[in-house]
Amino acid sequence: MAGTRENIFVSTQVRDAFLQAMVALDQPNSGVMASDLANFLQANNLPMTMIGEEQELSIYDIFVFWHVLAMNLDLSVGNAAHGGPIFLPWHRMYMIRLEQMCQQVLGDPDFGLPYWDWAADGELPVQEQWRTDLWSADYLGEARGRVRSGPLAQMQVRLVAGARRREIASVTPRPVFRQAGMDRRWPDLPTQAQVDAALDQTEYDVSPWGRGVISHRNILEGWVQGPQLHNRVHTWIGGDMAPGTSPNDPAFFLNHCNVDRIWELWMGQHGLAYAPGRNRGPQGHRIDSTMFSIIGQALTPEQILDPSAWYAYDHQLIA
Ligand SMILES: [Cu+2]
Repeated sequence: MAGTRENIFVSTQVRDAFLQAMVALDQPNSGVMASDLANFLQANNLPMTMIGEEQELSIYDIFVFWHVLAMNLDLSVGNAAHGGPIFLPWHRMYMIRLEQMCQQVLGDPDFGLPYWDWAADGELPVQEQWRTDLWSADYLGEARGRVRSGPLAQMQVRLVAGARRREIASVTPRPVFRQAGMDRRWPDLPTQAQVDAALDQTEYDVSPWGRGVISHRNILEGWVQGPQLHNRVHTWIGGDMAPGTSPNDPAFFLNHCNVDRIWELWMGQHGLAYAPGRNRGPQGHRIDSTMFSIIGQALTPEQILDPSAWYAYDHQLIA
């Protein structure tokens, strides 16, 4: 029931289980067809359309669909998963559901997702940052180009952003694609000093709650002089990690596990604090707002501020 989330470089066992689970969850045997998702969007009057090929999807694809859909549900501040206070709790709920799927497919109720402490790599010289072990066949495979080596070479991308706004396209399955460190605008990863600046913030979030404020959430999400921190990791890896369908690359989960770990570190220092509270602030971002879910029970931020029923980070156990 409660997994331990460890640094991917510490345990080869957790690493291999993670990679195995990603490939297993990506088998197109969910019983859900692309047309089922198209019908789901229509029936629920959701502001997205689905185009492209009919095919059976994987559970993994449904997670990709869930993320891009949440991103297209606009709120008065940001959307149902980004650009406001809900960013951290929404991704926590999302990761819990993926972790539970991994536990099922691995037959291991104690499995915890690994995290990638990207700020450690951000301390390396720029030209070494995309050449670490993470981007080898034992870990995630190629940092640049198509993923051709290692277990993740078996992953197939089936859902991508369409050519039009608010469009998802079902495409002929293809490998995951990356362009780590290739864009001159963001050649390097975040640093520990940036993580420390996010941890030093005394407020979880502040009015007007969006992308312009100075708060723990907004610095960690990466909008302050962005893209930094979480956003920087997405843009730095590039390729499939850049658009709303970014969970197509399992690196997404290593990034978000680390983001969630930093939030846990922050709560360890500042308490189980969240803002805005009840009946305050923008709809969809309040402590008692029900978060958008298509897999598992929809939770509120309040219900997951303490994640100990689901998992703990390795350093919490050591401390
Ligand atoms: Cu996201």
